[in-house]
This record gives sequence, C-alpha cells and structure tokens, in this order.
Amino acid sequence: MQNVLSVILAGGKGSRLEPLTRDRAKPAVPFGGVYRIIDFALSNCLNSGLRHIQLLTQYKGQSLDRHVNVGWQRYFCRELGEFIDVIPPQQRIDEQWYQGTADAVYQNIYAMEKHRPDYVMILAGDHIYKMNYAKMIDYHIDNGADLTIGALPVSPEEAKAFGVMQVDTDQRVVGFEEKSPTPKTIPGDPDRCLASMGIYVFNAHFLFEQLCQDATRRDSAHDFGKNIIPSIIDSQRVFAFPFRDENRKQDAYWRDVGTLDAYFEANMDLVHVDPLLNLYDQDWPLRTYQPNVPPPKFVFAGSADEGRRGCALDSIVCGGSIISGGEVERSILGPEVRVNSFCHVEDSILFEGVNIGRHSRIRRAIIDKGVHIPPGTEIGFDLELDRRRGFTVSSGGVVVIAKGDAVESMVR
Ligand code: ADQ
Ligand code: ADP
Repeated sequence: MQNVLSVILAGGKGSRLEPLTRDRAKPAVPFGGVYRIIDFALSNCLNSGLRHIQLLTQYKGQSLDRHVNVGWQRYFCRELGEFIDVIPPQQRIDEQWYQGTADAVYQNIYAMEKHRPDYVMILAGDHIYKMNYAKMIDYHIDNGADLTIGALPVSPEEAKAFGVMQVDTDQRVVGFEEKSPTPKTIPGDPDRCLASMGIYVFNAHFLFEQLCQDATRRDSAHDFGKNIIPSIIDSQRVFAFPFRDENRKQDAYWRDVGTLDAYFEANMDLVHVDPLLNLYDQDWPLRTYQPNVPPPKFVFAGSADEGRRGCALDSIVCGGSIISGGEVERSILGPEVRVNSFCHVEDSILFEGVNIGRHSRIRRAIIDKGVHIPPGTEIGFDLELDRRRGFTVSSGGVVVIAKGDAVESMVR
C-alpha cells in the first residue's frame, strides 16, 4: 500500500452533537468509553495497511491533535516512510478558512503532491465502522476507475442526510444527488436508497486536476458531494463500492453519528449481548490512547446489615473506575468514573472522571468529562426539569450534561 495516501477530513464542526462538541471537534468526541470517534477510521487505516496518513483539522482541533499525537504516533515508523501528520489550516492558498470538503483537500494539495501518491483515499473522521479499505482500493484498480465511492443502502428517511447514488448493473454511478429532500430509491427496492458513505478512492492525478478546476469555479461550494461528484459522473469512470459484511452476509455496520440520538444509539449498540459492532474482534483491533490507570474495581459498600453490592451489567467499564455500592446497567463508563453507594445508573454514557454522588438516579443521560453529580440527584426522569436546569435534551429524550456544567444538589 506504499502508493496510497489517506487523507482524513476531521474538521467538521459537528454542531448537531452540541454540547459534546462545544470544546472539541466531532472526531475527538469520546466513544465506547476509552475511544474517540476518530479511532475507528485510524484503526481501519492501520488494519488495512495504510500507513501514509494526513489528518486535516480545522474546528477546535486541539483535543484531536493531542489525542493523535499522544495515542497514535507510536504506530508509525518514520524511518520506514510511514507517517500520520495532523495538518491544521495553513491558509497557504488564500486567506479564507476551508469552505467545503474539496476546498479542505485543495488547500493542502502541496502537502499531498509531495508524497507523489498514485491513489488518494479520502475518509471522514466521524464515522463508526470497521472496514478493510484495501478491498475498496483493489476494486477501484480492477475497475479502472477514476473515482470509487463507498456505498451502503439506507432508508429513504435517513438518505435525506446523505449523497444518494444510482448505479448500473456494473455498479457504475449514473446519478448522484447530495442531500435531496426526495432521495431516489433503489429500483425494485422502494424501502432503500444507495447512500454515499462520504469515503472516496481517487486516482491522485485525476483528483488534483478536478480540485484545481473546481477552485476556479465561482458558483461552486467546493464540496465533493455537492459539486465534484455530480460534475464528473457523466464523463468519468465513477463506481460505487458496496460495503458488505461478508461474514454475516448482510449490509455492514456503519454509523454517521451526526446527532445526539444517533451517537447515543451507536454507543448503546456496543453493550448489546451480541453487538453488531464487536470491540473484542482480535482480527480487527481498535486502537486508541490508553491512559495508564488501575483496573476497574467493584466494591461492596456499607455494613453487613445494610450493605450494597457495586455492580455493572451489560455495560462497559473502563480502567480507573470504581463502582462502590452502586448499580450500573446497559451503560458505558469511561476511565476514572466513580459511582457511589445507593446510586442507580441505566442506559447512560459517563465520560472520563464523572463522579455520581450517593443516592443519585441517572437514566438515558450522557455526562461529559469531569462532571460531578451531587448526592441525591435525579437525571432523565423529569425532562422538563432537566431542561430548566440548563441541560440539553435531545429529540429522543436523552439528557446531555456538558463539560464544566455545574449540577446543583437536589438535596435540601
Ligand atoms: P456530510 O457528512 O454532511 O456529507 P460534511 O459535513 O461536509 O459532509 O463532512 C464530511 C467530512 O468532512 C466529515 O468528516 C467532516 O468532519 C469533514 N469536514 C467537513 N468540513 C471540513 C473542513 N472544512 N475541513 C476539514 N474537514 C471537514 C458527506 C458527503 C455525503 C455523504 C456523507 C456520509 O457529502 O455525500 O453521504 O458525507 O456521511
Ligand atoms: P477532551 O475534553 O476532548 O478529553 P483533552 O484535551 O483534555 O480534551 O484530551 C484530548 C486527548 O488528549 C485525549 O483523548 C487523550 O488522548 C489525551 N489526553 C488527555 N489527558 C491526557 C493526559 N493526562 N496525558 C496525556 N494525554 C492526555
């Protein structure tokens, strides 16, 4: 895979994930306890043998930059020509911030050309999935394609948020519309549309040519989905790569965790007994920055007469956490969380360093890093009260408490 350069777009604002993206870019949002969303694309690259990576950041890139430098540099050997470079916007070409996704790539064209790649794999830094990109690259080469687009069927409702393609019997793309309010369904299958996953393999020379042409167009938003793809499907060889799970013989697991509810559900997918996304698959290791913390601990708290078991069921509990006399169900606890006596936590995601005071009850909540919940607090039971307390409540009824939010004690 020496001649493939992977460019990961990691600059999106992720405004629909507010307040989790108030201080960090969407790819840096924690996921599954110990991971960050970006870890999925990066693990896919490593496991696919792609070791030339540029990560384009823009919005609040500091947390992401720190994560990649502390957690990921170790996997790349510069002496062997491998690299992972985090590239903040450099305003080299003009003084504007990046406009669309194509502009983000165009503004870094010098950094890319320097590596003289034959192929450029463009990835999004905010999707949750396991995928062997080598198969998509082989498919691209076998088809003699100029561009190959990762493709997956989704419901017509979901498809409104995606680019939707029409293909011929050889999977050649013959139609493409970005975020149409009335997306076209797959012929003979009125319940599904063929969505673009927003991941692309380009012949490098062709990509550079297209980017330079697009940069001169005044009416362009400089975006792959809105401008570049629709403008080339008639004249160039553009193919869809069907992303399937060959083991399960079904469409593969892929989530664009764009909203709080989608983010919540994708986390909850992990604690199913037979999860669609298996973190324990030794054939496809997911890597991340692992803090050096002690193992998780579960404590029986109180006296023999009035004691409470500290326990967690159908849950993920990260290192450094202590569940002392509290109960946790169907939840994800990041590193160094504390759940104290007589607490009950269910269907919730607690980020690193969260502390749940005694006698609290937490349901369907996401609690950001370091928040301390005072004793006796209820969250997720009275959503009106939660709104009045200044917490975000998603349309699906998930309560989100932001980093730095002060949670007042309910005990008078
Ligand atoms: P969207 O996800 O809506 O659609 P966009 O918001 O532009 O597209 O983000 C694509 C990726 O680029 C994300 O990873 C985002 O973080 C990143 N990004 C956005 N702006 C950036 C910038 N200025 N600098 C760096 N990175 C940036 C796209 C396609 C659709 C497709 C969906 C699938 O346009 O056709 O269906 O992805 O999710
Ligand atoms: P965030 O609120 O997103 O966690 P931080 O900047 O605090 O923002 O952390 C971002 C990343 O920095 C983490 O994913 C982790 O990889 C790394 N990190 C956090 N704390 C430490 C630490 N004490 N030492 C080294 N790396 C850290």
